[in-house]
Amino acid sequence: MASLLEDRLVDTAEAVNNYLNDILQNKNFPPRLSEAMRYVALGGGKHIRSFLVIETARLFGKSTALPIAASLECIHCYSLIHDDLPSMDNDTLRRGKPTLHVAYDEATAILAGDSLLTLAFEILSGAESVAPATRLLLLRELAHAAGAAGMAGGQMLDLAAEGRFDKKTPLQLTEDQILYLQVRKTGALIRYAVRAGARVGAAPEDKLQNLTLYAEMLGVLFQLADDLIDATGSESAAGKTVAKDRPRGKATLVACLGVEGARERLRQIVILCEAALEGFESAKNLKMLPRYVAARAL
Ligand code: GRG
Repeated sequence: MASLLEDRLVDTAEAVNNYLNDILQNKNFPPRLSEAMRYVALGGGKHIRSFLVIETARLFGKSTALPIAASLECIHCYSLIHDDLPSMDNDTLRRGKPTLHVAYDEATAILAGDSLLTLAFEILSGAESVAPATRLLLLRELAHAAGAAGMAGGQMLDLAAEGRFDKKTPLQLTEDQILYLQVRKTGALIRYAVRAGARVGAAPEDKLQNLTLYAEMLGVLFQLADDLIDATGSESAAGKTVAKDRPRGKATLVACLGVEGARERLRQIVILCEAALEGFESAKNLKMLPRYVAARAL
């Protein structure tokens, strides 16, 4: 099962990388900036968000979602670059290689992030395979998911919970407060991915609602898996620095529920994600994803 899904992820990565490679060869980009953007955008991500866009559109017989996926991948890559910066998470390793500001420098990393963020909207607005009215809706939903009410806002709450801005010790958040910030920081782009695919496929409202539920639970699962990997995983398997959250007093469900409690919660959410797809006969690829994400953390 997992290898079928892995094959689909590899196909998705190849299609998105080819699409972005053509764009990132633009001769008008300063070469150092272009190289830095390629270092991350073509740099070995799993392409789970792209997969969600493309597979959800396929449920409704549409195979035109590649630009929508590529534009979302640009936003995701920007967020990783900025998240790794010294003023944010100060990480030196991602995807098994030096983070962008380490491989290049901080100013280049900030500008590569800015450029990928804005490129995303250029790609999406020009995606002629998607009807103009749908494109407009997606532009709005993507801006909302990535901005202050979504990912960037969630990141702000995450830093605040560490006690960054008032020089106090980390805040003791409740489970609900942790979920509130994670739904924004991590969940918003995953929710957008599934809904964007559904919108490209002109999904009826009831299907859109079920898919949204799947996406929302997958977002929680995704962050929980990431937090478990930080708590229990190895640097070599994760391709990134681990065991950072606890010393920083990071607000995570693992801190709240303990490792065993978090693992149990992970298993429960897998089942809920699968149940949300019950009415979709051709959703086997989407159905395999939660188990695959959880398995990396168990
Ligand atoms: C800087 C505005 C701004 C936001 C940062 C992305 C993010 C918000 C924080 C990252 C913190 C984090 C590690 C969250 C866990 C979920 C996550 C985004 C993991 C990385 O996503 P993958 O595993 O990455 O899909 P790949 O490398 O496969 O592309």
